[in-house]
Amino acid sequence: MKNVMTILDPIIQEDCVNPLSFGDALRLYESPDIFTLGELANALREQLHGRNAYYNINRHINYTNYCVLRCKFCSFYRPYSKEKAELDDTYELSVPEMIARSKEAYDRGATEVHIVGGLHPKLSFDYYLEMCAGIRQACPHLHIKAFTAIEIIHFTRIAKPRLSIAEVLTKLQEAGLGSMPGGGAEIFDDRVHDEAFKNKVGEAEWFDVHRAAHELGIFTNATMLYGHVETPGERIKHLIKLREHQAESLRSRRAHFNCVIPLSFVPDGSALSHLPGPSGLDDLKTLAISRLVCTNIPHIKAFWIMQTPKLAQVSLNWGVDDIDGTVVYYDITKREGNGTTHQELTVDRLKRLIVEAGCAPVERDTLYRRVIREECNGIGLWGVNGEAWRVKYDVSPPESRRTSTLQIVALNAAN
Ligand code: V47
Ligand code: SF4
Repeated sequence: MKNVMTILDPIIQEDCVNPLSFGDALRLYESPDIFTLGELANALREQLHGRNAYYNINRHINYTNYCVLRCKFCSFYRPYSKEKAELDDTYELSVPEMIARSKEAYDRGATEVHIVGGLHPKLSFDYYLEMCAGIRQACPHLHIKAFTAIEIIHFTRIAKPRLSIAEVLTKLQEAGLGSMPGGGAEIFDDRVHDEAFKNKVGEAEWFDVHRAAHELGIFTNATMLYGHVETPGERIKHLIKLREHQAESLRSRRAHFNCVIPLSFVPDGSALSHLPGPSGLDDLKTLAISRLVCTNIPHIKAFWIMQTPKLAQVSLNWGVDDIDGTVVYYDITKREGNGTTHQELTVDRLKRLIVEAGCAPVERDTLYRRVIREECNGIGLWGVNGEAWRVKYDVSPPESRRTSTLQIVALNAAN
């Protein structure tokens, strides 16, 4: 076994002057010596985070499955039609429904809502502004992480009059948007783009949105959808593009990428359902190589919904330091939850996965600040380490929960 630190030392310089080259990354990725790859990624992960592994208490909400696009890898979208088919599973959530779902999560102690949806042909930009403002008002300290770069581009087109990316982001920020998820990146490559998601905006626009967000001080994430029609080399080029963008943001912008989320392609129900999707080893190697290439992006997340809880757990020793959160409902892919959208891990299960992997569970908020909690007589309090308690919530079991009697109190305001 090689001495991993002699390989790692030159690539983890703070200013990233000597990052892993394309050729070295590809050699590592394709090497049969999977243990050296895992050990290297783990050594870097430990250098950055020790044995800490992060999770959060969140709620994913997908506001509509109508979409004007038809990405071949996607089984979530439904075309919009005025005539309702007999077996119609299309939906769109109203603003009051979005607020009610967010409030339900907030009242149970969630720190984040993660909101994304299809590109709806009829909803106006006001719908999204009202959604953010309504959630902000009903749940003052709930972090709203919402809208992929593709949705932001869609909003610039539907706004009347049309708006620039920066104008859309500023209006959303004023309405309550806290940060942005990393979706829609897929694979930054023209061939893959034309084969798998031809009508979606490409890499230039994806980076335009994230550049504008970082300039406005909005932190974002970055995804890579792997295991469909792309090659290992195309994955590595994608990761290098993220690293280069991050270097610019760290140098000159107010915010940057917090984490990379390699998303394992789930073929079922999509136009690419004939493909096998990534194997477990492919998942592990991709997570590890993401850690080693994106040295200047602090966190690597294995989103357990797509990698499965079991593999997400194993990956905690392969470069991953974050396994996302409780999620609760997820409509875009259905690997867990026996084909239903109810896909939830309890905090106990998240912690168990982490502890069994030999790591220390750390509850984080969206911006990776440590969350602290205290519980007494069915009442919980959460806050961010070093600040006053923020939110009081109900920890009683669902059957004994009183729906409207418990007031959520913003303790910062009260103190
Ligand atoms: O943009 C669509 C992907 C993304 C499939 O930022 C698929 O913390 C696998 O971006 N198989 C949305 N993936 C999800 C996303 C995300 C998820 C978790 C955390 C964060 C974060 C972001 O899902 C889409 C698309 O790339 N996707 N279909 C599929 N069949
Ligand atoms: Fe629409 Fe997103 Fe699915 Fe593409 S991936 S079809 S943009 S919902």
